[in-house]
Amino acid sequence: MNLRSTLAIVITLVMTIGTACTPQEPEPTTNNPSVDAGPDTSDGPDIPDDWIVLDDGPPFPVGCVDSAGGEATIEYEIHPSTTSYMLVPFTSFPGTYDPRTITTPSGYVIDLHNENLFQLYGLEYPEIAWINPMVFPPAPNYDHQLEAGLHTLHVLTDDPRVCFYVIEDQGPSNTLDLNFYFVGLDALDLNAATADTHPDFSAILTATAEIFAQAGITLGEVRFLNADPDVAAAYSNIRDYDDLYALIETSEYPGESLTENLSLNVFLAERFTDGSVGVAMGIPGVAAMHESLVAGIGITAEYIGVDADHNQFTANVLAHELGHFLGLFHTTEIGGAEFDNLDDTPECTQFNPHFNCPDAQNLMFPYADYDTTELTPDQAYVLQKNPLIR
Ligand SMILES: [Ca+2]
Ligand SMILES: [Ca+2]
Ligand SMILES: [Zn+2]
Repeated sequence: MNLRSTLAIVITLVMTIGTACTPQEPEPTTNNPSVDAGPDTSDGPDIPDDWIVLDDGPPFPVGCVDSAGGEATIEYEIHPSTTSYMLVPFTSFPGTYDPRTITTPSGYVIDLHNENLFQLYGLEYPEIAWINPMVFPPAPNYDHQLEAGLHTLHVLTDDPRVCFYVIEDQGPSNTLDLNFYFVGLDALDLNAATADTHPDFSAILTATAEIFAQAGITLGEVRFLNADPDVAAAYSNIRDYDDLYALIETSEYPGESLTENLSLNVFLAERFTDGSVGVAMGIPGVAAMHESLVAGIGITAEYIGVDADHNQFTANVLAHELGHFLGLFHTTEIGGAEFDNLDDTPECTQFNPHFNCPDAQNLMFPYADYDTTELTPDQAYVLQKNPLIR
């Protein structure tokens, strides 16, 4: 069963970011009522005093800088106790930008078009090229790219401004919170009220937890929500990417604190009419920005309850797409010519037949099966560095 990972034909727009930015003059966040009245960021990112706040963005401060001459420079500060961080630059939709380099406090230059090129994966897809989250360090061999102090990101862009936020990871990194949206699953009697005691869904959650336990990660708060009936009627059969984006765009901020918003949205729908089983909106996907077409993953429910094997298969698909959203690439891409950047995951250079591949049981093998559950230590490292693993 072929899993489709992040691809993109986006039509709809969630946040009109170009008009959502507050006026260009930086305002001290302490003077901005939406900060004072809003979120608790005490456990969140270090916010520079001169950052401004989006009127219609995430419920935490977001910085914006003006571009000039097709370029923009973003400065951000990393705290000494930070163990990893996600940098989220974005432009208006459907704008684009091209991140070039990050200069670290020691003067080291991270060349995003060289050794870190895989972090620009999303820019290949014009419809999601307006937002490209990057986690540092992105893999074990990149530990040296984490430094404390003032960093400078240089980007090229035709947009008049680039906005950004940084989420610093300082926690134990052992908990994943999920927000499940049930989309028209009456035939399975699966909804927010029944999920807690639903035998098949419970088995799937248990199997998913077992997969992530290999990386020292447990499922923390798991929220159950029903898609709006109109939304469910329109999108429970996901016909194309337009449907999926429209569906994921209906995600909501689960709270005002950063902690609550560091949770990953899972849309469980009846099926993809093209036979796909799951799609993730980024490798990695964006953390903490809900109400956005890029804010989560979509999974088919069509195999739930068929039998125990199919419940396990559904768990494997769910964990695979969560893995993408948390930063994991396929161990081997279909065809056997492209591989992840991790040393301890096997590479399959003789892809046909693919069931002979040395990575055929890995969670991130491109074909899901009943036994594609394994995670390696390097994959655990990538997962833990993501701020969505708290
Ligand atoms: Ca590898
Ligand atoms: Ca983490
Ligand atoms: Zn995949």
